Amino acid sequence: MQVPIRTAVEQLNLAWTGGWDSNSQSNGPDKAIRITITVDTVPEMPVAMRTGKETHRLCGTEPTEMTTLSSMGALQPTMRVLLVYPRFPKTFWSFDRAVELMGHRVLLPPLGLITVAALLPQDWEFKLVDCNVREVSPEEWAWADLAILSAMIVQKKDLAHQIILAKQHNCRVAVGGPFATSTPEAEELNAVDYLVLDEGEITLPMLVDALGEGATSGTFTADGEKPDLIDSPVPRFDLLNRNAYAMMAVQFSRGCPFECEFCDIIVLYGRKPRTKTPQQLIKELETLYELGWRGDIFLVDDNFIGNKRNVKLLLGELSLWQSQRSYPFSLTTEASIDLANDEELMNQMVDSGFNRVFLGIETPDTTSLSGAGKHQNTRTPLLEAVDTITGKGMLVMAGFIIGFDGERSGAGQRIVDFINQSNIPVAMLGILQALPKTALWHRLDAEKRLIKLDTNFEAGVQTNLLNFLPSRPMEDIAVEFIDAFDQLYEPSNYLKRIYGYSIMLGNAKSKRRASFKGFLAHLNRPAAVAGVITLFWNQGISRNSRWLFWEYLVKTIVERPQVLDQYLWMCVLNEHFLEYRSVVREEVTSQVSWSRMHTKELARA
Ligand code: B12
Ligand code: SF4
Repeated sequence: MQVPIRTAVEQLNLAWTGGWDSNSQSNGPDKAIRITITVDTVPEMPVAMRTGKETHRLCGTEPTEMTTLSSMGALQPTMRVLLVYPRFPKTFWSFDRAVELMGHRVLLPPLGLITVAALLPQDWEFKLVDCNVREVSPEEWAWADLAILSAMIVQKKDLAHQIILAKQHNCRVAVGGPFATSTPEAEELNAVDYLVLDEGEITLPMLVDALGEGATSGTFTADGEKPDLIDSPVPRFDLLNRNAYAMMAVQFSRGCPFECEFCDIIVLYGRKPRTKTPQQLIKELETLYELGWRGDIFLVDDNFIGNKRNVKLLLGELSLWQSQRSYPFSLTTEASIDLANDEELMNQMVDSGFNRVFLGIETPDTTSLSGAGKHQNTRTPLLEAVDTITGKGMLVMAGFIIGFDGERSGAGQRIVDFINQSNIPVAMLGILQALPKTALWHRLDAEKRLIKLDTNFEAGVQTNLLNFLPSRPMEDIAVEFIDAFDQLYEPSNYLKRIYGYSIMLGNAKSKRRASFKGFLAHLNRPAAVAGVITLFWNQGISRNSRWLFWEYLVKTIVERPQVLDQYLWMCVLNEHFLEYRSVVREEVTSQVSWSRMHTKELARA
């Protein structure tokens, strides 16, 4: 007998508690149903997992029960997966204010989770909630069979909270991603049912098998194996509320060939950069294009130029793809400073539509760079490298760190001087923190210098002091950090720097330049228009630096109109930096008092 499952359910007059969910990928009952059906074929079976083994639905408000089909062996009912991305704390990196002014909610989407969704059986149902955009509703928890969460270390507090919520709704929980992988023993993960570590390409099939076998818990690891990315599918960009994000994210490679002591990239993803094929990445861009995305895309590679040969192959195809479509995407990425030594690579990047690149400069102090194993930065003259990349037409953003071992006093001021000299507009200054399992972490652990006293010291949050005993007084580092941050983002200094930088950037001979048209195209939403009005109000009217704002704006329009959109983008970012400047002062100062109070324990730690 051929019976659509829905009809079968209705005819059998079984308890039907929910109705059909219009938001989901395919229809399905809202709650677990007690049902045993035996039919030959089920043309409208919503989603079925055909493992041939008896398993049960994993959660829901009802107890579990079996569904079987005589012709297929045992069958699992619909596997409904709720992908949840926990909230970030408000930090320097969250760019809240700037993102809001651009008319969005969050900077970047959770690429890891949409990759996970693409790796799971595609006849399962998925919903994704990024808690940075909105909360998970009780209905969504009740809908889900399995909650899958991914988090970085800075999200661990909200991760723990989301796990509790899932448990309250009797929902099984699988957690993976960088935080779980680097610290599987963390107490925030105690209640997790399935701890799925390492890269999902290897460990997700293990989870699927375990679910198929009815396992109710487990830990899955790749045992040091790294997957080949050529098998990685196109992430499920369709699951995202794309309007909420300022940028979309794609990834071409994982891993980095260098060996910086503080870096956990090489711990998590290895030192041999693995890449996708050019066709794979272009398919991802194609997908985003078809979904209607235009504008910024971040290639979130750890070091985009880690495998130069493969990157050049990609760029050959990417430049063609972009030019055939009149450059729908403006690309940003992260690269090591040796990019400046490869003219062909820079030209190819510019031709492919890269207009921003993030460099880990860290510090101009060569002894600190050598001490941290960042030798590549000592081989390339840093100022020259910034000028060379800027001269090609790519806006340089850079990361700086204070607190290295052996650092001489005045490091903060030397960083500020370097930034002012190079005119680098967006300079991310942070205090060194030892991330779990890095070479730095192991060394400090052996030297008994890690501070494990209080959650006040959370790795990854910008306003936290070092999570280890530094080689010079903690307080000196804190004071230099506050002072450097203050100077860098003082409104007049910042305006001077970004104007100076725009002049340099505008000198680039590149064929591809961002333009004012790009900026206007961005104003297609009321929220973005409101953001621009706020920007002009804050910087052009209410702030003391208003005359400088107008002077440099007019000069940029007259002298370098081709970089006006980049100039305005940098102005928008300063709204975030300025807000954060006072947060830094307040929070770091309070931590200095904390560290003073705990000097003795710190010394014993
Ligand atoms: C883009 C990015 C950001 C973006 C945020 C993007 C976002 N919405 O998530 C920004 C720029 C805001 C950011 C900020 C920070 N970041 Co960040 N970031 C990255 C980066 C470069 C790419 C992330 C990404 O999309 N990867 C691509 C996807 C496909 O990889 P994935 O998420 O790892 O997912 C794979 C696996 O982990 C696994 N997986 C993931 N989740 C799950 C879940 C399950 C159940 C399973 C089975 C598998 C699984 O499968 C996926 C496919 O293999 C990574 C480095 C990296 N290579 O991942 C760092 C990284 C995640 N960031 C990191 C850190 C520390 C930070 C910061 C604290 C700053 C810093 N570097 O010091 C800030 C904090 C943010 C804040 N607001 O406070 C660390 C995390 C370390 C840790 N142990 O948690 C990383 C690893 C790198 C690093 N050392 O800087 N970051
Ligand atoms: S260059 Fe960057 S990604 Fe590579 S090891 Fe150093 S810090 Fe990590």
